[in-house]
Amino acid sequence: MQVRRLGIHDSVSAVFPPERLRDALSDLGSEARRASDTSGEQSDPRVAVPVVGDDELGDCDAVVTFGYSDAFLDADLDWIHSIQAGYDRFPLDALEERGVTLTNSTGIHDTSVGEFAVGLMLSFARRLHTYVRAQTDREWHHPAWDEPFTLDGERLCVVGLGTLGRGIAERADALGMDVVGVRRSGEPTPHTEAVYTPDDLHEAIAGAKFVALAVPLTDETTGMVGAEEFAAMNDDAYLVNVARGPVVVQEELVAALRDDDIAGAGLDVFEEEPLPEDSPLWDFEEVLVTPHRAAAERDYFRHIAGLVRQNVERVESGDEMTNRVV
Ligand code: NDP
Ligand code: 7N6
Repeated sequence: MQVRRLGIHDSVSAVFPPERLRDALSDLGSEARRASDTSGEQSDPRVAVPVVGDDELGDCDAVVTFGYSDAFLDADLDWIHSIQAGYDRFPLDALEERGVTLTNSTGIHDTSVGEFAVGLMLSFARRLHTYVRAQTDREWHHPAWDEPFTLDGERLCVVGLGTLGRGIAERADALGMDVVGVRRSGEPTPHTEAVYTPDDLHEAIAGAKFVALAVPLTDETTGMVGAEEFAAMNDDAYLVNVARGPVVVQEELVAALRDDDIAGAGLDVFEEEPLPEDSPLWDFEEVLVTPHRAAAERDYFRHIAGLVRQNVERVESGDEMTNRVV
């Protein structure tokens, strides 16, 4: 593979202005190419990094993108880099068949999503969302004496202990929470007192005040949390979903909230996004709805530039690419 022209697909504007990434990569390729150029010719060693739409991919070898487009296959690209960790919306089989390399952006969301998930838990514990709601009515709101609690000493179960899960566990541990987790391998990770396998999910979530979901959306995780899991959770427990909407059976979540099987939920992701206006999830006092922004931060483009730069250097030096999905 050779990367001479790397398009920045305009879909990245869902997360940051494409020009920011273009500028951050303006010297891309120069170091490695200059070092290896023994021809003595003065050709420009830089990789061209234009911002492109679907119909401007023609001369590109590769693209950095937020979303998938069929135009990527038509353009015969060698490499697609997704600025998301989740690759559930990419046609992996078709990419494999066509020999297109797909890399993702796992590894960059530990701090952003970790802080966000802890923020949701802090809001529920310290009742911040109730004060914000009251403020819109200029109301001096006092919660019942026994409503507020502290996170210190409360149990959190993090389901999925990769970049996101570990970022959440580390921050929850720092706040004195009693953290356990679930991952495929069941191998121990830092900041968790016990790690379970998916077969023991119910044992892991029983007794937790918070259950935070941080797994990828796969055949195994689709519908992983539904009525049976809500029954296994304490009735004063909160669900936090920063993974993907379909990991939870949304209809059964709504029923669990209505029937007080659980206390509430902090939800960044949904079966359908944007969450439809008529969804009952908007109306629960103890539900915080956020618009798939747990990972958003002003430095997002810098993290992506780091990943892309690393992989362009690897391509140039003939090394295996990192974060390779296909
Ligand atoms: P990683 O690949 O780093 O981690 C995934 C973790 O999930 C691993 O610990 C893995 O187990 C575990 N896992 C996978 N399948 C199962 C299963 N069936 N049961 C239990 N655990 C399982 O991914 P990231 O942490 O980077 O991202 C996770 C997902 O979060 C992404 O795929 C994306 O969908 C979502 N995401 C959402 C964001 C948002 O803005 N809300 C931002 C970024 C990501 P093991 O360690 O044993 O392999
Ligand atoms: C960007 C969200 C991911 O999978 O969904 C997230 O990385 C990205 C704000």
